[in-house]
Amino acid sequence: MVIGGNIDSDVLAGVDSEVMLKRPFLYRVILLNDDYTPMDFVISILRIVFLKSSVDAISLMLEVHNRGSAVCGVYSREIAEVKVMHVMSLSRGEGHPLLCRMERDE
Ligand code: TYC
Repeated sequence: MVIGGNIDSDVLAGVDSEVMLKRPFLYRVILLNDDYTPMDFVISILRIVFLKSSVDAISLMLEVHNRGSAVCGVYSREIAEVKVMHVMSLSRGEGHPLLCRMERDE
């Protein structure tokens, strides 16, 4: 309700809570296998970009190598975009064909 040109605080509170109920989509960041990128380089990527421990990085690299792809993490859209760009930039910088993609988490 509007009183003297001001919006009633209950109305504002309702608007606020409606906005806050909308949960943003999350995105999976996926690493793809190829025949050329060295395993050690992929392990370094997983440690540097996805903050994995050595053990987890080795295990995830082998999962990608054996199965063709694996999810490295699930993030907000902006964080996922930056991770994909970081992986692609580090890989291209070293001349490797490593591919990294993102997809909406269902
Ligand atoms: N298949 C690569 C090799 O044998 C290793 C590799 C693992 C490449 C994971 C990419 O996302 C990848 N050197």
